Amino acid sequence: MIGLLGDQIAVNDGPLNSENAALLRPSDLALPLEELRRRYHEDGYLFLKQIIPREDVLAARDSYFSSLEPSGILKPGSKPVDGILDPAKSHEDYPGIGAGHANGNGRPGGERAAAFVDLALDAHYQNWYAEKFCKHPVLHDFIAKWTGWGADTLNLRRTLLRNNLPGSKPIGVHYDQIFLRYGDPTSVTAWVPMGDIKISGGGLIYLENSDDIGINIEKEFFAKAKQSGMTDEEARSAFNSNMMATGLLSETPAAFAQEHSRRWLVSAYEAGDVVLHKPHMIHASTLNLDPDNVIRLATDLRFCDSSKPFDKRWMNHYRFNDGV
Ligand SMILES: O=C(O)CCC(=O)C(=O)O
Ligand SMILES: [Fe+2]
Repeated sequence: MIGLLGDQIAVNDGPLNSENAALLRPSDLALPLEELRRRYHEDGYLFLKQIIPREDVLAARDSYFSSLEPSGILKPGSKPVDGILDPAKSHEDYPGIGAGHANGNGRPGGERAAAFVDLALDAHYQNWYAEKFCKHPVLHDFIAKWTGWGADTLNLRRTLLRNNLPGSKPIGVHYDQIFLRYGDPTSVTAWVPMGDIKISGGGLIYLENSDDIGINIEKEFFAKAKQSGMTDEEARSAFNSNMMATGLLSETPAAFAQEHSRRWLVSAYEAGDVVLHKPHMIHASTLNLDPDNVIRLATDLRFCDSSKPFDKRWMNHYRFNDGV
């Protein structure tokens, strides 16, 4: 299976193979809703195949890379929708947003990258993205029905369009409740690949059965914070103590999996697929080793039950240093 295919799958600290990884389980939309709920609760994730029409995802990918084209990122003569990095360029000139840089969610890159970073940020506010793609009715309606939240289903406006260039540093190990801690842990993340991603192309990976690990880490974190004299409110807003400044649990996924005796679950993804995951489910991204130099583009959309307390900081569009 994995490895035998000859595909190179790797994280920051080494390869993933049949020793430390397995495949993510896909779910067909034709399955009964009850079964789709059961899988999410048991596995901590639900990998839905082909839920958003493929052409809608590709149209968004085309808009994104067409808007970035003036920065010189794309291979000359290639089509924007293919999102192929110019082999003469380096990811250092085109730093990605939201991959857990040393400066948290501050502005990545220096002067030379400024024009590119401006375009990448600006895409978040464009109609084709903020209104059409993020609010895609097929996904919204599915979430409303599947969660049972109905009319209370709220699509949080803060999202990150993550462009992982070949060779760039992927996001480290984390669970999302760290970033949504001003709300109840009931939100659902929809990780949406915007284009096809080969198994070696930098897709998201999940630590097998790790929802309970995330819940325990969160409990310990809270207990420690309380012991050190923090109020509930202070503990909630504190990032530190047992987490890295960026809110990540680790920058070394292979070692993290070994420490916890779990495997990473990996997959190739197709435009139209969506993975839903629970607030404490542990995940990370793989290195983008795409042999064709394809830029990995994905976004994370979050949904919550607006009748319960939720993290209001997520009601605004993403900005650098927005404190989340
Ligand atoms: O796309 C990525 O690399 C990270 C996405 C993520 O962490 C999420 O969707 O919660
Ligand atoms: Fe995440």
